[in-house]
Amino acid sequence: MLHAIEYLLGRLDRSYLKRLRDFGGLQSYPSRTKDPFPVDFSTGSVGLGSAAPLFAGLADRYVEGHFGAHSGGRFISILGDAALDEGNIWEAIAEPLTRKLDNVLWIVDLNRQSLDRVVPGIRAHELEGHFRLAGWNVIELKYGRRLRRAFDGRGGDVLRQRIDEMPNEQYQSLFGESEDVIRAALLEGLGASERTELAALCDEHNGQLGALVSDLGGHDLAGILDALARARADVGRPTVIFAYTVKGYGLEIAGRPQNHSALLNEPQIDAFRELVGLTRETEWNRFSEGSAEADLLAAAAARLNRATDQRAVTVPVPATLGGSRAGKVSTQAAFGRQMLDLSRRDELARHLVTVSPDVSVSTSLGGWINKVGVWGPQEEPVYDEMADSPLKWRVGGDGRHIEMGIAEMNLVLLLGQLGLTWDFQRVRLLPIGTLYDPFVMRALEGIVYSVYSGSRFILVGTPSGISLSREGGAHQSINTPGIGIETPGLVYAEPCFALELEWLLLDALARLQEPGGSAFYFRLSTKPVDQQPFTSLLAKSGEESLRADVIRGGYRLREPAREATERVLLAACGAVVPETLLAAELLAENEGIDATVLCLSSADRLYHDWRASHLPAIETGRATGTCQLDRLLAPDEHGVPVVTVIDGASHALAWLGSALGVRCVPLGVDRFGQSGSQPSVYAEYSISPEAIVAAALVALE
Ligand SMILES: Cc1ncc(C[n+]2csc(CCOP(=O)(O)OP(=O)(O)O)c2C)c(N)n1
Ligand SMILES: [Mg+2]
Repeated sequence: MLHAIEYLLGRLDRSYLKRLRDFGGLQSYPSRTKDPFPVDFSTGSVGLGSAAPLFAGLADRYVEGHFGAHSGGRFISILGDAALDEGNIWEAIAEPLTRKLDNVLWIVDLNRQSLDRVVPGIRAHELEGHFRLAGWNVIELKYGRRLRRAFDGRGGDVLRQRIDEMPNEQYQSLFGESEDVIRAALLEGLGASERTELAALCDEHNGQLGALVSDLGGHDLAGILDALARARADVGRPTVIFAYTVKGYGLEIAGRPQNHSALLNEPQIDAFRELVGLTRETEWNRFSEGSAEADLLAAAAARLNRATDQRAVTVPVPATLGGSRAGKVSTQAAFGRQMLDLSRRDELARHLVTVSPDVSVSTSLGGWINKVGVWGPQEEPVYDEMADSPLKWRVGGDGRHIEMGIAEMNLVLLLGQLGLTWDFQRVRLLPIGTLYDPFVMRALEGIVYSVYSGSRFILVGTPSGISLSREGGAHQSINTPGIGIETPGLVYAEPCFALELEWLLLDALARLQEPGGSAFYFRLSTKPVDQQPFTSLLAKSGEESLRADVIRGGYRLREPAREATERVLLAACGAVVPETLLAAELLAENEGIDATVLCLSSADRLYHDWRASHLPAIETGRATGTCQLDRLLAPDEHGVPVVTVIDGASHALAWLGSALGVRCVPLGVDRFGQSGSQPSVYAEYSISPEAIVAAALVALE
């Protein structure tokens, strides 16, 4: 349907219509980034594409309130009934922020079929009730006009009762059956008087009984138009239309089990073509010029294309924030301070918007929120603000923090839509979302959905890893670095020092605005880290080259004394860099081994840069290019074994061994974490200084 409409609107070339699912052809699921015509929402994973427009409606309201611009349209989803089995649907409508969105319309295609089967026991009333409780306007399109008229006549009550009470599988099995079969099924088990009444009704509709029985509201055009008008007229809340339909309506496969993705055979296609008044010669024709249909399409195309003239302007990003660089500070605390710094840059801050699922304070957004306020549809009175409370929770229309309920899926779906306003409203937002790092996994498919849609945002996972020692295994993330490295369109970085984070953050704010840019994922920690090693390195090497290395994904943090005969590379990132530095000292003092410490600010960038340097070789068979990893090593360090250290799954950095062509001992967290002091859990999971020393000895063995 979508492809046909786009073709008729003149936005999709005819040549594509025969290239569904071809390489370079039409995508099997509409894709914002891959299809050759303008797709607003990607789909494919049941439930996500349906909920995304609800959050786009919310983002539209935000942009309207802050910039006076909005898309001018409504956000409409058509959902299969099986989509209502997906939890993210219910999380989305339960989120209080989505309840007032009268720019949103959902239409449930209630065919009571999913992929494998005809769904038994229809739950329509229960489902509608959920929407009502969440404050939605619910419209039901159950029966078409033909059936409703029949219900009003003689035998009508009996017919209605029979259809309502018949098991769904039996009802669906009637589509396409002969009149006799339908009649027998309807009359089955009735008492004498009811039987007489219903038999008379069947006689009355002789020859039309099949059409009558399958006349559902979702196929009654006048009823649909009426429902759409009622949805538009209802203000202050979103609308859902439950449209009862027949899957495969009008075809021989209608209502049949196993009809999902079923294709018509040649004779069926021929019959269908004839039924709709087309021939082989005319089947691809557009409506003839001057016809009412052609005029309507031209007007619609003009309306739809008008919105795409203007481009979102780029927001300038400062070169530096100038925060404090001394003492002990965690990356999470540094992030909080940097957000506060950013709040003072008016032009940039206007475009920044933060989102958090009930963890804004515990992810260090408090200072930012104090400064910019919380966004809400209207000013809310402050009842119980404590005079000495550091946090001022003021809600109003100009707030720039969006506080959501805990559901992490909602966070990333909203973040995804805030990261697309450059496209819908032509206003550039710089969205930053925070969540506890272990719950990246719960939100993962929404993250992938958003990135696959071409959205640009910064996701901050904090705190992370077993450095969150006392919190125990349930809160300690393990496999998120791998997710960061492996998700296309998402750049993962795990800095250790405040200034390292500042440079990465400013780079991200600029990069996410670029045509070839990406979304970002920062994995942070609450572990306070002495900044001195970084500040002395900065003093020695100067900002320009160090900053370039940090952005490229890795830098040399500690130089070896170059006195020993045995040498080892220690490559680490994030919270365990201090342990790695200590291990290097221990190796020098106790073992007489020279250790270079490499700090991997972004293992993701480092890996993909290394891999890209090999791509020309893979394609041409010729020598490889250079990469940041090569540049990081001194000429006399080639062939030196490496120990990698990360507060996460050891696998994330283990590739370094083959990249450098040396022996590698990867350290990290490969079992679920547990409570304890930081040194005790570091020792238990072999990422303590002593364990790193032991690993270096193994690497050298
Ligand atoms: C998350 C997810 N799980 C499974 C699938 C595979 N799948 C594709 S369509 C479908 C059933 C769809 O039923 P419904 O939503 O009722 O749509 P209908 O085809 O009946 O219109 C399934 C299970 C998917 N695309 N996404
Ligand atoms: Mg269905």
